[in-house]
Amino acid sequence: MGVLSLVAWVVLALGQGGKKPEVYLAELAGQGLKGRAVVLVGSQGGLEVFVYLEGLRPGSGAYANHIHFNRGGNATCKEQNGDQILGLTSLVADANGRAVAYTRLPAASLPGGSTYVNVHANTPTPVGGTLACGDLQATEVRY
Ligand SMILES: [Cu+2]
Repeated sequence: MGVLSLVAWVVLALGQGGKKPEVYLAELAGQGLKGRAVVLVGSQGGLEVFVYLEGLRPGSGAYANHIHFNRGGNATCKEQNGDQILGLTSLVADANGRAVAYTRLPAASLPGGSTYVNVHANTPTPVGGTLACGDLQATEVRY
């Protein structure tokens, strides 16, 4: 998957500054879909977010997706209780039902506590119910 080599490159690039970037991963699943999200916290602040999803209906349009969190710091996919969001670039299903999106959020920080990446249905409203979700987990990176 090209996404992973791109992520490896970005991790290396961010590492050039000396301070290790923090990395968070989420395995996305739901409604016959699967995928992955990677969130990099840059040493200068800001976030870079990669989301990959497969199993969408081919050519079925754009899907809103967000990092969800809440004030209590206990947002999870299971509870769907992340009432606040960081908006991400929409995922657009290709002819094979795959989508990948990259979002750079220069001024954002990952909220404390547990957070998750949620991909929303695009019907009946542009930002519908949950199609796929994954809880973000901190991951140690060695390079
Ligand atoms: Cu959302």
